[in-house]
Amino acid sequence: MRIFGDSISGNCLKVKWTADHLSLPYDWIEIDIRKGESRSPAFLAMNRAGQVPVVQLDDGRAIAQSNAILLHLGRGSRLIPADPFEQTKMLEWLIWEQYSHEPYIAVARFQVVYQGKSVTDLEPRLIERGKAALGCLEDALGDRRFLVGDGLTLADISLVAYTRTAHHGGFDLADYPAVHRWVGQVEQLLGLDPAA
Ligand SMILES: N[C@@H](CCC(=O)N[C@@H](CS)C(=O)NCC(=O)O)C(=O)O
Repeated sequence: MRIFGDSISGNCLKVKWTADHLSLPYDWIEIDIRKGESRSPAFLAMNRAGQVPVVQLDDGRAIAQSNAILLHLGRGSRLIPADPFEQTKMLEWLIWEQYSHEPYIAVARFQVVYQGKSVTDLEPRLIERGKAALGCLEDALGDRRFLVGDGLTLADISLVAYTRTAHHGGFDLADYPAVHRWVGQVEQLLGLDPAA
């Protein structure tokens, strides 16, 4: 399997961490999105949306959309709860991540770190919605160790990807103690150095 990803992207890193956690063998192909490498004709043939991550299976077929890839990699593993209700709750988080979390937390980080904007110049909507997303996570986590059930699932891996670097976009995780604690626990389980 080949993972096409940009190491600056949480959407790509969540795929890498899942493969690593499950000891799945892969080749990592670095794609520099800031140089437009995800828009080449060869890349568009794999994903017409021109975005990373993409996973190309050994038989040549390709899968895009980070959380769809996670589901593919996690099939049959402990990262997907066996209980059907818990499995659906996990899916609920994966969908929420893409619609209500990533578009604010990841975009704020991208604009600050890679486009040189100052936090004070970010669109207020990004900050408001980002804080709402972190508040929602804080509420859900309470004193729980994981988002779903009592073990690490794809929901934790997906959501930790951009939550752990939320401070790059000006969000202070000290305001969300349960989230802060959970990030540390998930980083430890995935063998990640705490985000700088
Ligand atoms: N919903 C997609 C989002 C993918 C995405 O936004 N990829 C960004 C990097 S995080 C990208 O490839 N940007 C380059 C571009 O759009 O040209 C997913 O979860 O995979």
